Amino acid sequence: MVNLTSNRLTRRCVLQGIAAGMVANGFATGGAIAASKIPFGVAVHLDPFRQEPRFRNLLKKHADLIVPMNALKWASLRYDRDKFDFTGADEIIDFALQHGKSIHGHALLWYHANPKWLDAIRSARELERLLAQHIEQVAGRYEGKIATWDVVNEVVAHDPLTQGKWRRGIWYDLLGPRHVELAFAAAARAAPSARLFINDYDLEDDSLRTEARQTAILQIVRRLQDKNIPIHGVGLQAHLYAERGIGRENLGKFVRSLDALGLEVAVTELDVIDWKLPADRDRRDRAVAATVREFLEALTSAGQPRNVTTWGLSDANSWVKETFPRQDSAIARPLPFDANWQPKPMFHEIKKFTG
Ligand code: 9MR
Repeated sequence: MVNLTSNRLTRRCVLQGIAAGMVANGFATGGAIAASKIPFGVAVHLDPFRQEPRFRNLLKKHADLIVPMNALKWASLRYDRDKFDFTGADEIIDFALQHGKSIHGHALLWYHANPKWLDAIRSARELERLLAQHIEQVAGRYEGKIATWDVVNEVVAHDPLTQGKWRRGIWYDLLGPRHVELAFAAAARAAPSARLFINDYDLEDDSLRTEARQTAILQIVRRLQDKNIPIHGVGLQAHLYAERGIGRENLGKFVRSLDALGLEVAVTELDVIDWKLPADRDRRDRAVAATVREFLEALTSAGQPRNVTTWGLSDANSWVKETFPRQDSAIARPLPFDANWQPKPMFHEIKKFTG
């Protein structure tokens, strides 16, 4: 019998399993809202985590899963070339373990948030060696503690229709498409018990650009499987734009294609970019919640995600504020809790799905 959860999963063995009438692992397809509880995850920024007891209390109470938002990035761990600094990552991970939360690791490879010395490297051999060593150290240190990893983050070009499939940056420029294979193979060696994910944004609407991004992800997954390199899931970042709408059919099709390849889906960075919504607070909060509902309904009607994680918890700490400032200067409200750590309609909406 084909073991669909095996690390040695190949595309052929998945297709054989499906042809034999087996149900692919990962998520149960069908059903408007998943029968079992979907774990609720929260990405944790170190500053409010250290300074704000209300944040830690809410994490204890509501989070099933915790993601260090920045503490596991190269820029945090590898500020100095010669030593690893695990201080921040350990703080968050120890808290999660102490309170019985699962942990998702973000991220072993990204084109952004790298130390200057890394971006200055010009030798492919040196970069390849550093990547293998980094993953061995980082994923190895947390083997058995970090259940799932974003092995690669945002490796697909912003717009594959005009830019080609791959994201330009140190990894692609020096190592070519191989950087993804190297990273997944190294992660499988260092953390054999972890589930390994590829993570990316703009996979949720039905524009041609999004379709091209989905196609690129599917191609990357198939290529890894054909080479017998383990990959277990795709992270939908889900930085949703309130004005864009969800591509229900397109998202469903993408999720079912991944399911057919034996892959799980996780929602990894949910928030709602509200810069085009009306200023009125209650109207804006309702519209943000409606966007989340539309997304989670579309997603769960195609399959049950491994978890739903928001990129922070309170509007007091969100990248959306600076990156998508509103013309009226009103403060962004992209997250489930307001700046005073009070729940908003978005939180109640998520709870309908996460229990
Ligand atoms: O929210 C994160 C912000 O605090 C960091 O300064 C920034 C650079 O490290 O990264 C932000 O998180 C990004 C995530 O790692 C990948 N997807 C997009 C997120 C928002 O930019």
